[in-house]
Amino acid sequence: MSLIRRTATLVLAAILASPAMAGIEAVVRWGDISWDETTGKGTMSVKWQSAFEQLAGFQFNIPCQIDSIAALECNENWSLNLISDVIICYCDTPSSYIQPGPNEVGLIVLEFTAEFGDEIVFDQPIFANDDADSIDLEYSDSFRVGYPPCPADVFPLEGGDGIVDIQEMLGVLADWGMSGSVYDVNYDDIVDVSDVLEVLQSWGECG
Ligand SMILES: [Ca+2]
Ligand SMILES: [Ca+2]
Repeated sequence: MSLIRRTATLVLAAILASPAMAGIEAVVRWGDISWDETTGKGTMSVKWQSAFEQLAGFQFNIPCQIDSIAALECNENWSLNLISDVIICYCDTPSSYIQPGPNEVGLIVLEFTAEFGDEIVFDQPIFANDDADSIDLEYSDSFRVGYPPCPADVFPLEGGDGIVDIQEMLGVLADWGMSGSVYDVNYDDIVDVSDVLEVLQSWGECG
């Protein structure tokens, strides 16, 4: 038990000591995710928000098969391209740059093919402003195909309550080493430190 506590404390300390969001100028994340287990096909959008920066172009690698790209806000005068496994989108008309603002906007929507459990992340993203400078970005959002929006939110057991807190942590510790437990929140058939990390990473409002 002391090892568990020590690990959890170290992880929490690392989270708290990580660079604050102070230098972050924009956030990009996945949204509107759907996926069909039978066909393996799904859709997801790329969400963007920046209070200060105009967005003139972006690219990122994608770790799954992309079947199509369609525009949301990146509609007029934007070029949307998939080259190998890199998505490259840019706008050459300043009046059509994505303007800064308080609200999140959807940039593009992607049709993809993936298998259950595949992790979809933003790999090597570059988002550029109107000066062609790279924008400091928070892009840590990821999802596992077919998983619920917040796998760690398993208490109450009737489907969670949108919050990951001490209840989930106590459940993980109580079922330590078990297989088939609802507290196996990363679905690898054992309750161990990986589940502690998943709970910590999801701590707070979730889903
Ligand atoms: Ca909960
Ligand atoms: Ca597990």
